Amino acid sequence: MSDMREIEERLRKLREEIEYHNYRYYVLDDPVISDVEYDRLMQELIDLEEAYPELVTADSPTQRVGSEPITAFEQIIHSSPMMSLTNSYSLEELKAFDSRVRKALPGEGVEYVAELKVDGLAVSLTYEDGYFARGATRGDGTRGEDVTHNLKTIRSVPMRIRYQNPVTVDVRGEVFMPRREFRKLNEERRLKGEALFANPRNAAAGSLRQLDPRITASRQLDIFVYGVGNVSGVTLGTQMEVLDFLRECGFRVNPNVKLCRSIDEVMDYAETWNDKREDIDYEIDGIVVKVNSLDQQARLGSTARSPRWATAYKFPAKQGTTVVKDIIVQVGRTGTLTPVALLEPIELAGSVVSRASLHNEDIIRSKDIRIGDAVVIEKGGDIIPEVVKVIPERRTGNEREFTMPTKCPECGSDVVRPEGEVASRCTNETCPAQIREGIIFFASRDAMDIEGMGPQIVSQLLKSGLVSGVDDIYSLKFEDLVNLERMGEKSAENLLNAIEASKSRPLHRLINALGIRLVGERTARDLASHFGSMDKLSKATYDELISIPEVGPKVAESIVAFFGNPRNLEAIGNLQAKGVNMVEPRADASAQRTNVFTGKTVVFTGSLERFTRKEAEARVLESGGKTSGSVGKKTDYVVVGKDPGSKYDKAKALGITILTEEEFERMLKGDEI
Ligand code: 1X8
Repeated sequence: MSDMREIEERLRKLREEIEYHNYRYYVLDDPVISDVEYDRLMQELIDLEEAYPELVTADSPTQRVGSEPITAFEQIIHSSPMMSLTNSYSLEELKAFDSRVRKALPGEGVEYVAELKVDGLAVSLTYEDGYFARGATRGDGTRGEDVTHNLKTIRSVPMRIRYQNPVTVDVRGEVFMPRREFRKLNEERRLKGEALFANPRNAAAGSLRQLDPRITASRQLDIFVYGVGNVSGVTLGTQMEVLDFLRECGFRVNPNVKLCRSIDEVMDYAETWNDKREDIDYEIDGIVVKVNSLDQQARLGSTARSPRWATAYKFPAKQGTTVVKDIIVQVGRTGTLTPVALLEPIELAGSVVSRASLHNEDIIRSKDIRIGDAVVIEKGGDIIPEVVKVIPERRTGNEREFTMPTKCPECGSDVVRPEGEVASRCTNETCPAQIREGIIFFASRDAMDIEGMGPQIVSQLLKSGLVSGVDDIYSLKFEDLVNLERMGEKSAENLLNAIEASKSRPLHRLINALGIRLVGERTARDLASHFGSMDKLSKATYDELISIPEVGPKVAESIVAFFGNPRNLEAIGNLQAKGVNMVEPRADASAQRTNVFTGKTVVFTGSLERFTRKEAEARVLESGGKTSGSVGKKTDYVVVGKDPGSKYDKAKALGITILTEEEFERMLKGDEI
C-alpha cells in the first residue's frame, strides 16, 4: 500500500501543520481551526507514530507531553551567563541610571527600550541549527537546571525556529502562569483539599521544576522571550531588532514594548503600567529598561553580576499592613466553609482592600492569625488578597482565636471535616447558600456565561421566590425581571437575551456549570468530547468513566453520585425541556478539506480582498499545502492580490502558475479553474 516515503511525508506535514496551529493559538492568540479539527490532526499523528515508532522525531509535537518522568535534574552550564538586573525603586533612581549611562557614552545619543518585567522564572532556551536542543532555569546565573522536558510542554515554545537560515541561539525569557490558569489551578487544588500556591510565580516555579513533565503539561504555563545570549547566523544591531528577530522566529514576545528617546518617556511608561498592571492576564512586578543599541551595550559592559546597560524599575509593593477586625465564614457552592478576614480598609496597588481569604482552618492555625491581629497582606494573582503573616510584636493580648463553627452559619446544619481533608463542609445539600452559590456559578463567565446575572440578581431572584434551582432561570419572563429592584426595561430585556443565548452553549460548558464535585473546566471538556451528549454521560458507569485517561477513581465516583441523585436528573430534564443544548458540537462539516494544495507551495503577494493574509495561509495549510514568503524554484502557485510586489515579476520570470484571488478561492472550494 503506502510506501515509507509517503508515510514520512505525511508525518512531516502533520508535524508542520500542528506546530503551525500551536503558533496560531499559543503565540498569536488567533487560531484558524477548531479544537476538534486540531485534535483530529493530533490523533492522526499519534496513530501514525504508534504504527511507525521508528519514525518518531525529537521535534514532533507528540513529544511535548510524552516523555517519562526523570529522577533528578541535570545541571546545564549557560553558554553565556544569565545576569541579574540592578533594581531601581524610585523614579529618582531611574534618572540616576540614565545619568550613569550618558556619562559613560559622552556626546552620544541614547535610546532606551522599555519592557514589562514579568513576574515568573527566567529560563534560557538553546536552539541548535534551528532545533530546540535544551532549556534551563537561571540557577545561579552560571549554571541552571535542565528543564527541557518541561519547557517542551509549553506550546508557545517552538520546537523548531523558522528563520531564513538555520540559527544557533540562546534565547532568554520568562516562564509564567497566566492569572486565569493560576486561579483555576488553585480552585482545583482547593476542591481536592490540596495545598494552595501563594501566587502565580510560585505556581509557575512549582510547575516548571517537576520531574514528571505530565504534571507540567497540565499546568498551562506560558513564556515571553525578551533577549538572546549567544547567537550565530544573524546580525542584530539593537534590542528592538532582537525583539523583531525573536518574533519572526515564532516566539511569543510581549507586545507592550516602547522605544523611548529619553528617560522621561521611560518614566511615563513605568507610571502607565503601574496603573494598568491589573488589566493584563499575567503578573508584572516592574519594568525593564535597556539601552537600545547593542554596540552601546557592549561598550557599557557589565559588572560581575549585572549589565550596566539595563535596570529593573520595581513597582511599589503590593504589600501593606493592616488589622484583622473579624473573621467570618462563607459557604461556597459545594458547601465548603471558607473563613474570610475582614480588614481595616487599606489601599494596595491602586485599590482598596477590605477582605482577605484565609482558605481554611489549617492555614489560620499555621499562620496563627487571630482576630485583632496586625497583619501583612499582599495582593497576588487573586482578586482577593492574602494574609502573608502576622506581626506578633503588635499583639496586645486582646486578640481572639478563631474556631470553625460546628453548625453552618447559613442554615444551621451540621458541619463536617472529612478525615484527611482541609475543608469543612455544610452537610445540607439544600443549604440556601449552596444553592445561591451554585446558581451564581452556573451563570458565571466560565460556565453558561449569562451576562448580567451576577450575585446580586441571583440573590434577588431567590428572595422573591422566582428561582429555586438553575432550571428556573429558563422560565423567567420579562414581567418577573422588570419588577426586581434596580432593574430597568432595557436591562431586563438584555438579561432575557443573555439567558436565551446561553441555551446554545456547548455541552462542556453545561457540564462545568452543573458544579459536579471534582469536575472542573478541563474534565468537563474531556467528558463532553468523550460522550458527546448529556444523555450518554448521565448513563455512564464507573468503569466506563475511569477508562477515560483524564478521569481518576475519585472523579468517576463523584460523577456517578451526581447522576445517581434524582434531584439532579430532574433539573437536567427540566433544562432540556426548556431548550438548553445537551450535545457537544462536532467539527463543522462545511469546513471539509479539499486537499487541492497537497504537496504544493503557495506564495502570496499584494493585498487580498476576501481573506486576510493569515486566513489565506491557513486555508492553504488546511488544504494540504505549504506557504512561503518568497518566490523560488519550488514555488507552485503565486496568488496575486491588489498592488502586487516584486514577487509577481519573479513568478512571471520563472514561469510559475499565477492565480487571481478568485481563482484561488475556487481552487479552495475544489472547483476547476
Ligand atoms: C528579567 C526579566 C526581563 C524582562 C522581562 N521580565 C523579566 N522578569 C525583559 O527584559 N522584558 S530581563 C530580566 C533579567 O535580565 N534578569
